[in-house]
Amino acid sequence: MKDVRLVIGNKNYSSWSLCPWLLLKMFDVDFEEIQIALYQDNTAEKLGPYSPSLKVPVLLHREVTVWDSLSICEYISEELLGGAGWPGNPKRKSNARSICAEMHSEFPHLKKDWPMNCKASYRLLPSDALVNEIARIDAIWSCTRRRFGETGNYLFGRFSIADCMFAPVAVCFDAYGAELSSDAYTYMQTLLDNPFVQKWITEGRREKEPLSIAYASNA
Ligand SMILES: N[C@@H](CCC(=O)N[C@@H](CS)C(=O)NCC(=O)O)C(=O)O
Repeated sequence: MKDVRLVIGNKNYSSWSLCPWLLLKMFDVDFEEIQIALYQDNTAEKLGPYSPSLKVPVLLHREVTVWDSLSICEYISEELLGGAGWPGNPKRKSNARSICAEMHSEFPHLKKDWPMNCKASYRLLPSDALVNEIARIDAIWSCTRRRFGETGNYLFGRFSIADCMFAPVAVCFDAYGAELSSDAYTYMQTLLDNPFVQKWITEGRREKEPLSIAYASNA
């Protein structure tokens, strides 16, 4: 058994699982992936031994259990990456933390109306409320890239937790045809071209499990 294990859901649907998975992959951490199909009759039974919240993702590191995507990313950065998951400079780091927290706690219409589905590829007209959320994300991406992105193609130049938290958004924006400014579009494309995001999408598209319980709004 490996020291680091990550419990994830279906790659096709589980947006929050993608965040820490991508961080581990990008920083070349050796880990075991434990996949549990969501919304099946036996899902709670299978998640029970791992997940206090009965949700994914969950990180198991020796005797430590961490759940909830953002707190898992924080833990990985602190315990496994010597802090390298965040930008080093305090101003950049606080900005990165703020946009991650905003992504994690806000955007209810995006999470409900445009759930991640790697197999989806059709235009889904956004409500006015969703248009406003897309505009806010566009502003976050464009401003962050302009202010802090000079040393590379990611939000803070080099790859960070901020890119992990927005990777599922890129998959949704691409799937449903979000209208973006050119700077935001370029950044979305950077995320979609990331080889590990590509791998996740490819594996998600191969999955066969249908959602047997009404699709939860925050999958
Ligand atoms: N705030 C949590 C949300 C986790 C979450 O909602 N996970 C979904 C899959 S992406 C899940 O496990 N759903 C199962 C359920 O709701 O029964 C996080 O960031 O990890």
